[in-house]
Amino acid sequence: MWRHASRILGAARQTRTLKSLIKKRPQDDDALLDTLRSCTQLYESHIAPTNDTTMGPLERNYQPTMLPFVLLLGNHSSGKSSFANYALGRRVQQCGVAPTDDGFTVIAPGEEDADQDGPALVSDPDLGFEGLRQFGPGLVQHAKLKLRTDLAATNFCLIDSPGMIDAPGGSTLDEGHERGYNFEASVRWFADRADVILLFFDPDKPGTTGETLSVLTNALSGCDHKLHIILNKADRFEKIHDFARAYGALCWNLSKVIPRKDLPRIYTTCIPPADGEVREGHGDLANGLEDLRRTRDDVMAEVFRAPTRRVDNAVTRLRDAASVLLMHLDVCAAARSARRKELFALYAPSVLAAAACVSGAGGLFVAGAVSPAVACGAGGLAATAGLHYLNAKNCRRNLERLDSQEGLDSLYRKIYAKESVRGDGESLATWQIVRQHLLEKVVPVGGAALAPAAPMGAHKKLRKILDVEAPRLRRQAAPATYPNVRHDDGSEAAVP
Ligand SMILES: Nc1nc2c(ncn2[C@@H]2O[C@H](COP(=O)(O)OP(=O)(O)OP(=O)(O)O)[C@@H](O)[C@H]2O)c(=O)[nH]1
Ligand SMILES: [Mg+2]
Repeated sequence: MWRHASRILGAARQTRTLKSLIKKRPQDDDALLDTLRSCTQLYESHIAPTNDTTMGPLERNYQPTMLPFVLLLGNHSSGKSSFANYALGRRVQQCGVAPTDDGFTVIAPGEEDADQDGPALVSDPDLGFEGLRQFGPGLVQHAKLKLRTDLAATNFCLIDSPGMIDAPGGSTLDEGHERGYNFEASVRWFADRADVILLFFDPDKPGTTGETLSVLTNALSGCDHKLHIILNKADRFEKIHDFARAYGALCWNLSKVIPRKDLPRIYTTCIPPADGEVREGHGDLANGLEDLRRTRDDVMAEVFRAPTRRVDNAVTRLRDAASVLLMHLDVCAAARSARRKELFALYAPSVLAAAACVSGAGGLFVAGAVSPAVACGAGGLAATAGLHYLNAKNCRRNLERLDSQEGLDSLYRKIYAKESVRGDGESLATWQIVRQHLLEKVVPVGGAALAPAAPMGAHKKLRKILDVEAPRLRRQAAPATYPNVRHDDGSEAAVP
């Protein structure tokens, strides 16, 4: 059965998904396909093997999902499933005021309606969801694949998620894994692969759910470029004051977790009732606000851009992976050299002092002064041992410091002095990822200096991906080309 699903999606991948990436410029489709293929090829041939051999910070066995997808996240009952039905033009998901969805649902285009359970979804090697196994049966058994015909979108999937909610007593549900799996980590997994992420809030709980806020801080960090925040159910407002209060509360809550002066755009919108759906409490503001409809159109435009975003995201991912891995290699190489220096500073004086004692004692012995020779040899060696002991203590302290946060920070500042002085935000953000990985994963198993060195030529290849390949692919995926621009490789951009 699931093979059938895979076949359907496989066909969709080859015929519909990638070929319909940019309708406006069909002549570019081949270039976009080529870009995607090149990204995968560069990642698999250079980045993944180097990452695996050097204890790198990138996810092992990373596999993108077969279709581009839009991830719907948000508070319980904020309208995620209603939005999925509206966007797809079909009632696929159940909606209701009580918590409705208890797992992740992948809604994909198919040639006939078919439902698959979670184990089937994750066992198919072609769909790209195998990595979900790591979150255990708690997640897998609550996941679903729904293949549907006649969807408004045939070249991407929507993924609906369980509503976020706080457990009684103020703790978030994820603490202690009350859901049966690590919710935050699984959201991170989906968010990493998603092409567009919509985060829903509603007027009843404008951001006050601890779980939502912690997901925003931990699971969605670094996803700003594809994240859209939505204040849904705006038709519920009776008075402009209600709206102002809800919007204000949402901004206030977001400001606690988005450490920037400029808050991202918040799409205030509502979803029209499905055919035959009766909703209570339809607020007065809804009738007059044409603006809500326009905002909804903006959200829909973002959703339908998912396939195009896939190409951009693939290039971004390739570039980010190369720069994270390069920094990891640079810092580990610097740690290795610092360790070598420390060991040299420990052993060199001891060996020299011991050699001096032995040769002094030897000289005296040859001259016939046996007792002074023994005294000189024994005394000298004892002093050398004492000196070595003191130096060894010092050396151990320095090596421990090398693997502490301050030690790693000072290595980074030494290697990336220019970026550090300039306060280069990109370099600092990359460093935070690398440092966290080193402290959490590499230090406990020996330290940065003992991480295996990169194979010959790996560093050069990564640099080439960063400086030459990624800009070339980005140019290839760009929606416009500019005349008379000379590229680094000597070619000239075509006139559009
Ligand atoms: N007034 C109004 N009601 C809405 C809107 N969107 C959804 N609803 C209603 O809100 C309720 C919850 O909607 P769902 O789509 O099930 O919400 P959900 O986020 O999927 O909820 P969970 O799956 O439980 O997390 C349903 O009764 C919907 O009819 C909206 O824009 N305006
Ligand atoms: Mg739902």
